Amino acid sequence: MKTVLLVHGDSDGVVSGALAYKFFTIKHKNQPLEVFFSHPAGLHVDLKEFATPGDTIFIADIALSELHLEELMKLFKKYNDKGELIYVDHHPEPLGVSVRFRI
Ligand SMILES: [Mn+2]
Repeated sequence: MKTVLLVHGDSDGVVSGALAYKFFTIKHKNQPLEVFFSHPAGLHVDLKEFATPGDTIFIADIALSELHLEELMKLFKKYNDKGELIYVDHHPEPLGVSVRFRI
């Protein structure tokens, strides 16, 4: 088990990642932590490539791509069922989707 941070590579994404890095290095002492920069069109690919179900995953500042929304929602549920997936963002949600819930 490890902690995986997936954040956008722009300024607010990098700052979000730095804050999350500090938080998780304290919360999950002695647990490996990896940070990756991602983006809306590649989030579903990067999540599968860099995280394993059972990991703690923190995603910040990456909008949900409507093109990959169905797959992303399935992945979020799968990863959160096995471990913990935390998604934090400030972009508008795709129409018909509310991410203001715990899955
Ligand atoms: Mn941003």
